[in-house]
Amino acid sequence: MNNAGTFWYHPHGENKTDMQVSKGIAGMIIIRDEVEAALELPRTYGIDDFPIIVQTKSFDILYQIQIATHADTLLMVNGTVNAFLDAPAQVVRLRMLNGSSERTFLFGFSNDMNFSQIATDGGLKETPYQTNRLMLAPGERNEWLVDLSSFQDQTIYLMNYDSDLPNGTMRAENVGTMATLEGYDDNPLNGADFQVLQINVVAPTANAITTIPSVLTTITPINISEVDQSRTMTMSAMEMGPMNMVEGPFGINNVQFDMDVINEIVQLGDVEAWTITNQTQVAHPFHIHDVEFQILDVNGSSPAAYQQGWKDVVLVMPQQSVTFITRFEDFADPVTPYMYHCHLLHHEDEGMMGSFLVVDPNSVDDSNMLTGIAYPNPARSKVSLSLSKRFDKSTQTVRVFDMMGNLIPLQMDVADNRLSIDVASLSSGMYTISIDGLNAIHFIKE
Ligand SMILES: [Cu+2]
Repeated sequence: MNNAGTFWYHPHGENKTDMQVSKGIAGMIIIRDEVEAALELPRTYGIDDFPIIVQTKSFDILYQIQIATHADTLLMVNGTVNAFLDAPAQVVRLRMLNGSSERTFLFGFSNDMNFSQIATDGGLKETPYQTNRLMLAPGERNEWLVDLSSFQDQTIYLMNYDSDLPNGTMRAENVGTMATLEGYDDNPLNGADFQVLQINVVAPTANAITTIPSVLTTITPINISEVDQSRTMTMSAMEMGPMNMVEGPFGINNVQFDMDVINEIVQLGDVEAWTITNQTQVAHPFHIHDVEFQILDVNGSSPAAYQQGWKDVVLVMPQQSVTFITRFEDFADPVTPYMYHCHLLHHEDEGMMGSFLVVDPNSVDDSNMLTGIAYPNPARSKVSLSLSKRFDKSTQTVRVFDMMGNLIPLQMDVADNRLSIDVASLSSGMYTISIDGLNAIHFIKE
Protein backbone atom coordinates (compact mmCIF):
# COMPACT_ATOMS: atom_id res chain seq x y z
CA MET A 1 0.00 0.00 0.00
CA ASN A 2 1.06 3.60 -0.45
CA ASN A 3 2.93 5.43 2.27
CA ALA A 4 1.80 8.88 3.31
CA GLY A 5 2.91 11.22 0.57
CA THR A 6 2.08 13.50 -2.31
CA PHE A 7 0.69 11.81 -5.38
CA TRP A 8 -1.30 12.89 -8.40
CA TYR A 9 -3.75 11.59 -10.95
CA HIS A 10 -4.49 12.23 -14.60
CA PRO A 11 -6.08 10.26 -17.47
CA HIS A 12 -3.85 8.00 -19.52
CA GLY A 13 -5.71 7.57 -22.82
CA GLU A 14 -3.61 6.36 -25.73
CA ASN A 15 -2.22 9.42 -27.56
CA LYS A 16 -4.35 11.74 -25.43
CA THR A 17 -2.39 12.20 -22.22
CA ASP A 18 -0.59 15.41 -23.17
CA MET A 19 -3.73 17.15 -24.42
CA GLN A 20 -5.86 16.13 -21.45
CA VAL A 21 -3.27 16.97 -18.79
CA SER A 22 -2.48 20.27 -20.53
CA LYS A 23 -6.18 21.15 -20.52
CA GLY A 24 -6.30 20.57 -16.79
CA ILE A 25 -7.48 17.01 -16.10
CA ALA A 26 -5.00 16.42 -13.31
CA GLY A 27 -4.97 16.82 -9.57
CA MET A 28 -3.05 16.10 -6.41
CA ILE A 29 -3.73 13.29 -3.96
CA ILE A 30 -2.49 13.66 -0.40
CA ILE A 31 -2.12 10.37 1.45
CA ARG A 32 -1.79 10.27 5.23
CA ASP A 33 -0.80 7.41 7.53
CA GLU A 34 0.18 6.74 11.13
CA VAL A 35 3.92 7.11 10.56
CA GLU A 36 3.48 10.61 9.15
CA ALA A 37 0.85 11.50 11.77
CA ALA A 38 3.29 10.76 14.58
CA LEU A 39 5.71 13.45 13.37
CA GLU A 40 5.60 17.13 14.31
CA LEU A 41 4.97 18.36 10.79
CA PRO A 42 2.83 21.14 9.31
CA ARG A 43 -0.31 19.45 8.01
CA THR A 44 -3.11 22.02 8.04
CA TYR A 45 -4.12 22.28 4.39
CA GLY A 46 -3.97 25.84 3.08
CA ILE A 47 -2.62 27.19 6.39
CA ASP A 48 0.85 25.71 6.78
CA ASP A 49 0.66 22.85 4.25
CA PHE A 50 0.31 23.93 0.61
CA PRO A 51 -0.08 22.08 -2.70
CA ILE A 52 2.20 23.68 -5.32
CA ILE A 53 1.31 22.27 -8.75
CA VAL A 54 3.56 23.80 -11.38
CA GLN A 55 2.78 23.56 -15.09
CA THR A 56 3.89 25.43 -18.17
CA LYS A 57 1.54 25.60 -21.15
CA SER A 58 1.65 26.45 -24.84
CA PHE A 59 -1.00 28.38 -26.73
CA ASP A 60 -1.62 28.73 -30.43
CA ILE A 61 -2.36 31.93 -32.32
CA LEU A 62 -6.04 31.68 -31.34
CA TYR A 63 -5.07 31.29 -27.65
CA GLN A 64 -6.03 27.63 -27.58
CA ILE A 65 -3.89 25.17 -25.65
CA GLN A 66 -1.54 23.33 -27.94
CA ILE A 67 0.70 20.37 -27.31
CA ALA A 68 3.88 18.86 -28.71
CA THR A 69 5.51 22.24 -29.08
CA HIS A 70 8.48 23.71 -27.26
CA ALA A 71 6.65 27.02 -26.84
CA ASP A 72 5.45 26.54 -23.26
CA THR A 73 5.80 30.23 -22.43
CA LEU A 74 3.00 30.45 -19.85
CA LEU A 75 3.61 29.39 -16.27
CA MET A 76 0.78 28.39 -13.97
CA VAL A 77 0.82 27.44 -10.29
CA ASN A 78 -2.30 25.60 -9.13
CA GLY A 79 -3.95 26.65 -12.39
CA THR A 80 -3.26 30.34 -11.70
CA VAL A 81 -1.24 32.87 -13.66
CA ASN A 82 0.92 35.23 -11.55
CA ALA A 83 0.18 33.14 -8.47
CA PHE A 84 0.97 34.38 -4.98
CA LEU A 85 0.74 32.78 -1.56
CA ASP A 86 0.36 34.32 1.89
CA ALA A 87 2.40 32.01 4.11
CA PRO A 88 2.95 32.36 7.87
CA ALA A 89 6.38 33.13 9.35
CA GLN A 90 7.04 29.61 10.59
CA VAL A 91 7.95 26.21 9.17
CA VAL A 92 5.62 25.53 6.24
CA ARG A 93 5.26 22.48 4.06
CA LEU A 94 5.22 22.75 0.27
CA ARG A 95 3.92 19.75 -1.66
CA MET A 96 5.65 20.21 -5.00
CA LEU A 97 4.35 18.59 -8.17
CA ASN A 98 5.78 19.20 -11.61
CA GLY A 99 2.74 18.58 -13.81
CA SER A 100 4.34 20.05 -16.93
CA SER A 101 4.36 18.20 -20.22
CA GLU A 102 8.10 18.59 -20.78
CA ARG A 103 9.73 21.21 -18.55
CA THR A 104 12.13 20.20 -15.80
CA PHE A 105 12.51 22.79 -13.04
CA LEU A 106 15.52 23.60 -10.89
CA PHE A 107 13.85 25.22 -7.92
CA GLY A 108 15.28 27.55 -5.30
CA PHE A 109 14.30 30.74 -3.49
CA SER A 110 15.12 34.34 -4.38
CA ASN A 111 16.97 34.86 -1.08
CA ASP A 112 18.93 31.66 -1.72
CA MET A 113 17.84 30.18 1.60
CA ASN A 114 18.13 26.49 2.35
CA PHE A 115 15.06 24.32 2.62
CA SER A 116 14.54 20.68 3.59
CA GLN A 117 13.34 17.96 1.25
CA ILE A 118 11.36 15.58 3.48
CA ALA A 119 9.58 13.40 0.91
CA THR A 120 10.17 12.05 -2.58
CA ASP A 121 7.53 10.64 -4.98
CA GLY A 122 6.59 7.71 -2.75
CA GLY A 123 6.65 9.27 0.72
CA LEU A 124 8.90 10.38 3.53
CA LYS A 125 12.68 10.24 3.33
CA GLU A 126 14.58 8.77 6.24
CA THR A 127 16.04 12.16 7.12
CA PRO A 128 15.51 15.66 5.70
CA TYR A 129 17.92 16.72 2.97
CA GLN A 130 18.87 20.36 3.28
CA THR A 131 19.74 22.25 0.10
CA ASN A 132 19.15 25.51 -1.77
CA ARG A 133 18.35 23.90 -5.16
CA LEU A 134 16.21 20.95 -6.17
CA MET A 135 15.48 19.59 -9.62
CA LEU A 136 11.97 18.34 -10.33
CA ALA A 137 11.23 16.56 -13.61
CA PRO A 138 7.73 16.09 -15.06
CA GLY A 139 5.73 13.65 -12.95
CA GLU A 140 8.00 13.96 -9.90
CA ARG A 141 6.77 15.05 -6.48
CA ASN A 142 8.59 16.40 -3.46
CA GLU A 143 7.63 17.65 -0.04
CA TRP A 144 9.69 20.44 1.44
CA LEU A 145 9.81 22.13 4.81
CA VAL A 146 10.65 25.82 4.44
CA ASP A 147 11.47 27.86 7.53
CA LEU A 148 9.95 31.31 7.00
CA SER A 149 10.14 32.35 10.69
CA SER A 150 12.71 35.11 10.16
CA PHE A 151 11.05 36.65 7.09
CA GLN A 152 7.80 38.13 8.40
CA ASP A 153 6.49 41.02 6.23
CA GLN A 154 8.96 40.16 3.50
CA THR A 155 8.26 38.86 0.01
CA ILE A 156 10.24 35.86 -1.20
CA TYR A 157 9.95 34.21 -4.58
CA LEU A 158 10.03 30.54 -5.38
CA MET A 159 12.36 30.64 -8.38
CA ASN A 160 13.22 28.43 -11.29
CA TYR A 161 16.95 28.45 -12.10
CA ASP A 162 16.88 26.69 -15.45
CA SER A 163 20.06 28.55 -16.49
CA ASP A 164 21.82 26.01 -14.23
CA LEU A 165 19.91 23.02 -15.59
CA PRO A 166 22.32 20.48 -17.15
CA ASN A 167 22.27 20.61 -20.95
CA GLY A 168 20.24 17.77 -22.39
CA THR A 169 17.44 18.37 -19.89
CA MET A 170 14.25 19.62 -21.47
CA ARG A 171 14.21 23.42 -21.03
CA ALA A 172 17.92 23.80 -20.31
CA GLU A 173 19.63 26.28 -22.59
CA ASN A 174 20.61 23.43 -24.93
CA VAL A 175 19.12 20.04 -25.54
CA GLY A 176 20.92 17.87 -28.09
CA THR A 177 24.55 18.46 -28.96
CA MET A 178 24.08 17.76 -32.69
CA ALA A 179 20.67 19.33 -33.28
CA THR A 180 18.08 21.34 -31.43
CA LEU A 181 14.32 21.25 -31.37
CA GLU A 182 12.19 23.40 -33.63
CA GLY A 183 11.21 26.60 -31.85
CA TYR A 184 13.21 25.66 -28.74
CA ASP A 185 15.58 28.62 -28.87
CA ASP A 186 12.68 31.05 -29.40
CA ASN A 187 11.14 30.22 -26.01
CA PRO A 188 12.37 32.91 -23.59
CA LEU A 189 11.82 30.57 -20.62
CA ASN A 190 14.27 27.95 -21.89
CA GLY A 191 17.54 28.07 -20.00
CA ALA A 192 16.24 31.09 -18.08
CA ASP A 193 15.79 32.02 -14.42
CA PHE A 194 12.32 33.25 -13.53
CA GLN A 195 9.87 33.70 -10.68
CA VAL A 196 7.45 30.84 -10.10
CA LEU A 197 5.49 31.89 -7.03
CA GLN A 198 5.36 35.08 -4.95
CA ILE A 199 5.35 34.24 -1.24
CA ASN A 200 4.17 37.01 1.09
CA VAL A 201 5.32 36.09 4.59
CA VAL A 202 2.62 37.04 7.10
CA ALA A 203 2.22 36.70 10.88
CA PRO A 204 2.66 33.20 12.30
CA THR A 205 -0.32 31.12 13.35
CA ALA A 206 -1.05 29.90 16.86
CA ASN A 207 0.76 26.65 17.69
CA ALA A 208 3.11 27.12 14.76
CA ILE A 209 5.60 24.40 13.88
CA THR A 210 9.02 25.98 14.33
CA THR A 211 11.44 23.07 14.06
CA ILE A 212 12.32 20.48 11.46
CA PRO A 213 12.53 16.87 12.69
CA SER A 214 15.92 15.24 12.30
CA VAL A 215 14.52 11.77 11.63
CA LEU A 216 11.40 11.10 9.55
CA THR A 217 10.95 7.39 8.93
CA THR A 218 12.78 4.11 8.41
CA ILE A 219 13.26 2.82 4.90
CA THR A 220 14.50 -0.75 4.78
CA PRO A 221 16.85 -1.03 1.82
CA ILE A 222 15.98 -3.78 -0.65
CA ASN A 223 19.19 -5.70 -1.10
CA ILE A 224 20.64 -6.65 -4.49
CA SER A 225 21.00 -10.22 -3.20
CA GLU A 226 17.18 -10.47 -3.03
CA VAL A 227 16.75 -9.86 -6.76
CA ASP A 228 14.71 -12.57 -8.50
CA GLN A 229 14.69 -10.97 -11.93
CA SER A 230 16.67 -8.22 -13.64
CA ARG A 231 15.46 -6.28 -16.67
CA THR A 232 17.02 -3.66 -18.88
CA MET A 233 15.09 -0.78 -20.42
CA THR A 234 17.01 1.00 -23.14
CA MET A 235 15.69 4.35 -24.31
CA SER A 236 16.57 5.09 -27.90
CA ALA A 237 15.37 6.87 -31.01
CA MET A 238 13.33 4.71 -33.40
CA GLU A 239 14.98 6.31 -36.42
CA MET A 240 18.62 7.21 -36.99
CA GLY A 241 19.59 10.84 -37.44
CA PRO A 242 20.76 13.83 -35.42
CA MET A 243 17.24 15.25 -35.16
CA ASN A 244 15.80 11.93 -34.05
CA MET A 245 18.20 11.87 -31.09
CA VAL A 246 16.44 14.92 -29.67
CA GLU A 247 13.00 14.88 -31.29
CA GLY A 248 12.24 11.16 -31.40
CA PRO A 249 10.10 9.25 -31.93
CA PHE A 250 11.58 7.32 -29.04
CA GLY A 251 11.09 3.75 -27.92
CA ILE A 252 12.02 1.49 -25.05
CA ASN A 253 14.01 -1.64 -25.93
CA ASN A 254 13.59 -0.67 -29.59
CA VAL A 255 9.82 -1.00 -29.56
CA GLN A 256 7.02 1.49 -29.17
CA PHE A 257 3.81 1.05 -27.23
CA ASP A 258 1.43 -1.47 -28.76
CA MET A 259 -1.96 -2.05 -27.15
CA ASP A 260 -1.83 -5.67 -28.31
CA VAL A 261 1.46 -6.50 -26.65
CA ILE A 262 2.37 -7.21 -23.05
CA ASN A 263 6.04 -6.28 -22.88
CA GLU A 264 6.95 -7.80 -19.52
CA ILE A 265 5.50 -10.35 -17.10
CA VAL A 266 6.36 -9.96 -13.43
CA GLN A 267 5.78 -12.62 -10.77
CA LEU A 268 3.96 -11.35 -7.71
CA GLY A 269 6.32 -11.21 -4.74
CA ASP A 270 9.46 -10.94 -6.82
CA VAL A 271 12.18 -8.41 -6.21
CA GLU A 272 13.36 -6.93 -9.49
CA ALA A 273 16.20 -4.67 -10.54
CA TRP A 274 15.53 -2.55 -13.63
CA THR A 275 18.37 -0.78 -15.40
CA ILE A 276 17.25 2.20 -17.49
CA THR A 277 19.79 3.33 -20.06
CA ASN A 278 19.38 6.52 -22.07
CA GLN A 279 20.96 6.35 -25.53
CA THR A 280 19.35 9.60 -26.72
CA GLN A 281 20.46 13.21 -26.38
CA VAL A 282 17.63 14.35 -24.11
CA ALA A 283 16.85 13.46 -20.52
CA HIS A 284 13.76 11.29 -20.02
CA PRO A 285 11.88 10.92 -16.71
CA PHE A 286 11.19 7.17 -16.51
CA HIS A 287 7.99 6.42 -14.60
CA ILE A 288 6.57 3.09 -13.47
CA HIS A 289 3.03 2.39 -12.27
CA ASP A 290 2.08 0.01 -9.43
CA VAL A 291 5.25 0.23 -7.32
CA GLU A 292 7.68 2.59 -5.64
CA PHE A 293 11.38 1.89 -6.11
CA GLN A 294 14.75 2.62 -4.53
CA ILE A 295 17.53 3.86 -6.79
CA LEU A 296 20.54 1.56 -6.45
CA ASP A 297 23.00 3.37 -8.65
CA VAL A 298 23.41 6.10 -11.24
CA ASN A 299 26.23 5.29 -13.69
CA GLY A 300 27.68 2.99 -11.05
CA SER A 301 27.62 5.55 -8.23
CA SER A 302 25.25 5.91 -5.31
CA PRO A 303 22.24 8.13 -6.02
CA ALA A 304 22.41 11.77 -4.97
CA ALA A 305 20.78 12.67 -1.64
CA TYR A 306 17.71 14.15 -3.34
CA GLN A 307 17.12 10.84 -5.18
CA GLN A 308 17.20 8.74 -2.01
CA GLY A 309 13.87 7.43 -0.76
CA TRP A 310 10.84 5.87 -2.39
CA LYS A 311 10.39 7.02 -5.97
CA ASP A 312 8.31 6.23 -9.05
CA VAL A 313 9.92 8.69 -11.47
CA VAL A 314 13.61 9.02 -12.19
CA LEU A 315 15.13 11.49 -14.63
CA VAL A 316 17.66 9.60 -16.74
CA MET A 317 20.17 11.95 -18.33
CA PRO A 318 21.65 11.38 -21.82
CA GLN A 319 24.17 8.52 -21.78
CA GLN A 320 23.20 7.74 -18.20
CA SER A 321 22.29 4.37 -16.76
CA VAL A 322 20.11 4.15 -13.65
CA THR A 323 19.32 0.94 -11.77
CA PHE A 324 16.42 0.76 -9.36
CA ILE A 325 15.20 -2.07 -7.20
CA THR A 326 11.61 -2.77 -6.24
CA ARG A 327 9.33 -5.45 -4.85
CA PHE A 328 6.10 -6.31 -6.64
CA GLU A 329 4.22 -7.17 -3.51
CA ASP A 330 0.57 -6.47 -4.25
CA PHE A 331 -2.15 -5.87 -6.87
CA ALA A 332 -1.57 -8.82 -9.20
CA ASP A 333 -3.92 -9.08 -12.16
CA PRO A 334 -3.58 -11.65 -14.93
CA VAL A 335 -5.37 -9.50 -17.53
CA THR A 336 -4.93 -5.79 -16.89
CA PRO A 337 -1.39 -4.54 -17.36
CA TYR A 338 0.47 -1.69 -15.72
CA MET A 339 2.53 0.84 -17.67
CA TYR A 340 6.04 2.16 -17.61
CA HIS A 341 6.82 5.18 -19.73
CA CYS A 342 8.66 8.42 -20.26
CA HIS A 343 6.82 11.15 -18.36
CA LEU A 344 7.47 13.74 -21.05
CA LEU A 345 3.87 13.56 -22.22
CA HIS A 346 4.63 14.09 -25.89
CA HIS A 347 7.11 11.18 -25.80
CA GLU A 348 4.63 9.00 -23.94
CA ASP A 349 1.87 9.77 -26.46
CA GLU A 350 4.24 8.98 -29.31
CA GLY A 351 4.86 5.51 -27.92
CA MET A 352 7.71 5.75 -25.39
CA MET A 353 5.83 3.35 -23.16
CA GLY A 354 5.51 -0.33 -22.37
CA SER A 355 3.23 -2.58 -20.35
CA PHE A 356 3.72 -5.26 -17.73
CA LEU A 357 1.49 -7.76 -16.02
CA VAL A 358 1.94 -8.75 -12.41
CA VAL A 359 0.79 -12.36 -12.14
CA ASP A 360 0.19 -14.34 -8.98
CA PRO A 361 1.28 -17.94 -9.56
CA ASN A 362 -0.44 -19.14 -6.40
CA SER A 363 -3.90 -17.79 -7.17
CA VAL A 364 -4.20 -19.65 -10.48
CA ASP A 365 -2.14 -22.72 -9.72
CA ASP A 366 -4.12 -24.89 -7.28
CA SER A 367 -3.12 -28.13 -8.95
CA ASN A 368 0.50 -27.12 -9.31
CA MET A 369 -0.09 -27.23 -13.06
CA LEU A 370 1.09 -24.68 -15.54
CA THR A 371 -1.70 -22.23 -16.36
CA GLY A 372 -1.87 -19.31 -18.71
CA ILE A 373 -3.98 -16.48 -20.03
CA ALA A 374 -4.09 -15.08 -23.56
CA TYR A 375 -4.11 -11.31 -23.94
CA PRO A 376 -5.67 -9.42 -25.64
CA ASN A 377 -8.57 -11.63 -26.56
CA PRO A 378 -9.90 -11.06 -29.22
CA ALA A 379 -6.56 -10.25 -30.82
CA ARG A 380 -5.65 -8.21 -33.85
CA SER A 381 -1.91 -8.54 -34.48
CA LYS A 382 -0.35 -10.28 -31.50
CA VAL A 383 -1.39 -12.60 -28.70
CA SER A 384 0.62 -12.52 -25.51
CA LEU A 385 0.53 -15.39 -23.08
CA SER A 386 1.01 -14.84 -19.41
CA LEU A 387 2.17 -18.11 -17.84
CA SER A 388 2.07 -19.04 -14.19
CA LYS A 389 5.59 -20.47 -14.32
CA ARG A 390 8.68 -19.74 -16.25
CA PHE A 391 8.61 -21.34 -19.69
CA ASP A 392 11.26 -23.97 -20.32
CA LYS A 393 12.27 -23.71 -23.98
CA SER A 394 14.27 -26.92 -23.83
CA THR A 395 11.39 -29.19 -22.83
CA GLN A 396 8.22 -27.36 -23.82
CA THR A 397 6.83 -26.46 -27.22
CA VAL A 398 4.06 -24.13 -28.20
CA ARG A 399 1.61 -25.07 -30.97
CA VAL A 400 -1.33 -23.17 -32.40
CA PHE A 401 -4.24 -25.07 -33.99
CA ASP A 402 -7.29 -23.86 -35.87
CA MET A 403 -10.75 -25.29 -35.07
CA MET A 404 -10.22 -28.11 -37.58
CA GLY A 405 -7.16 -29.23 -35.63
CA ASN A 406 -4.67 -28.07 -38.25
CA LEU A 407 -1.29 -26.98 -36.92
CA ILE A 408 -0.62 -23.35 -37.89
CA PRO A 409 3.04 -22.32 -38.02
CA LEU A 410 3.40 -18.86 -36.52
CA GLN A 411 6.23 -16.57 -35.46
CA MET A 412 6.73 -16.57 -31.70
CA ASP A 413 8.78 -14.63 -29.24
CA VAL A 414 9.53 -16.77 -26.22
CA ALA A 415 11.10 -15.50 -23.01
CA ASP A 416 10.72 -17.10 -19.57
CA ASN A 417 7.07 -16.86 -18.66
CA ARG A 418 6.08 -14.59 -21.49
CA LEU A 419 5.10 -15.67 -24.97
CA SER A 420 4.17 -13.37 -27.78
CA ILE A 421 2.64 -14.92 -30.92
CA ASP A 422 2.31 -13.01 -34.18
CA VAL A 423 -1.26 -13.67 -35.36
CA ALA A 424 -1.57 -10.89 -37.94
CA SER A 425 -1.64 -13.40 -40.80
CA LEU A 426 -4.47 -15.51 -39.34
CA SER A 427 -7.97 -15.26 -40.72
CA SER A 428 -10.79 -14.48 -38.31
CA GLY A 429 -11.95 -17.23 -36.02
CA MET A 430 -11.15 -19.22 -32.93
CA TYR A 431 -7.77 -20.84 -32.32
CA THR A 432 -6.22 -23.03 -29.67
CA ILE A 433 -2.80 -22.68 -28.14
CA SER A 434 -1.29 -25.89 -26.86
CA ILE A 435 1.71 -26.01 -24.55
CA ASP A 436 3.01 -29.18 -22.91
CA GLY A 437 1.67 -29.49 -19.39
CA LEU A 438 -0.92 -26.81 -19.91
CA ASN A 439 -4.65 -26.91 -20.56
CA ALA A 440 -5.55 -25.62 -24.01
CA ILE A 441 -5.95 -21.86 -24.24
CA HIS A 442 -8.41 -20.46 -26.74
CA PHE A 443 -8.28 -17.09 -28.38
CA ILE A 444 -10.27 -15.32 -31.05
CA LYS A 445 -8.65 -13.62 -34.03
CA GLU A 446 -10.67 -10.57 -34.98
CU1 LIG B 1 11.07 11.02 -23.09
